[in-house]
Amino acid sequence: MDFLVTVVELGLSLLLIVFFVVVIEAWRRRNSNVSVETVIALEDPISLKQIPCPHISDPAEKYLSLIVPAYNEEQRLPAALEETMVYLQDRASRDKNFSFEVVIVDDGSVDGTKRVALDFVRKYTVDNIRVIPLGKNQGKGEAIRKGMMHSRGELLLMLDADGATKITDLERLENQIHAVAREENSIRDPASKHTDFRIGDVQVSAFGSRAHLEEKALASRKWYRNFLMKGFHLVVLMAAGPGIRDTQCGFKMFTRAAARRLFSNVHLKRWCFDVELVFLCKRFNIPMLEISVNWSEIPGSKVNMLSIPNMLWELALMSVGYRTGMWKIHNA
Ligand SMILES: Nc1nc2c(ncn2[C@@H]2O[C@H](COP(=O)(O)OP(=O)(O)O)[C@@H](O)[C@H]2O)c(=O)[nH]1
Ligand SMILES: [Mg+2]
Repeated sequence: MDFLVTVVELGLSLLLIVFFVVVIEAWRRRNSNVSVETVIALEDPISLKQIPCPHISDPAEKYLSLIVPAYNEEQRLPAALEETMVYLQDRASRDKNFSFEVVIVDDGSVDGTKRVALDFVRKYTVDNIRVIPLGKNQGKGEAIRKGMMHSRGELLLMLDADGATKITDLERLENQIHAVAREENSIRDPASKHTDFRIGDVQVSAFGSRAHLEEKALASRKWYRNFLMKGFHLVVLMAAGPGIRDTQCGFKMFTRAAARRLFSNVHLKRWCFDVELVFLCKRFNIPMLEISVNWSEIPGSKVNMLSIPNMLWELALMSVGYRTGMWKIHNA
């Protein structure tokens, strides 16, 4: 009996310590991102001149921005990027109103990612592809946030560097965003014509989803991976509430107005920033669409068992940060 009491006491003390550590860390991060935005140095690798760094609060200059976080992607990036460029250039040649940029965020890679990315800039020009170098590794979430904050599009798409989603699927997200934006606009301003607005000014988000593939995946995966996945879903549900079945898919699109609001608030820097996006969309009443996309498992994933403690840590931080009011929400 004494032994049991000691174990319970130890457990409770441990929980208390974890709670205090989480509170202190949430407090420490309470205003990160929101206050000071470091200036990013962008360089044209052909002329070697600095180019002005755009900001999400500037008016849009392009129709579509693609933001690609890249960490040690020397091997996987080239094929995916080439396919993406073929699609974008083909579309631009058919449609005079279509303009685009690709923003590769090199997140402190220690392989040849930067060299490979700059080769693409030389090939396609700095107006079409640019590289944001982060220096030291900051995490997928932070890399995407930086890319979003310095993009020029009316619509902004984040996508993984390994080409796991078919690039043409962006049209599914884009079409649904347009449909919802038209509706939102006519509710806001019933007198306006259907085409009488800029898509970048209406707030809408579209989450690519692999939820439709879940049954097949469940059947083919090891039981402990399924167990972990279900557990993760439960924790996400508790942290952000219901709304999106697959929060983690690396293919999401935002209008400029939605991205400005969301990414000037996001605190989480690694794997769970997507969950914070869901949480923030709800807080801001930004419509969230969940849209099925094609997905191929590309070998070389950087998510592993060691990512799990970090995910739980981030979700705990988020819950404490917002629930205690330490993380303030800014109306950018
Ligand atoms: N910025 C950043 N991106 C990362 C990091 N780890 C992975 N990524 C990027 O996140 C994307 C998805 O990574 P991946 O390993 O394929 O994950 P999975 O497809 O979910 O298993 C890729 O574009 C990676 O380059 C990291 O530490 N920092
Ligand atoms: Mg992948």
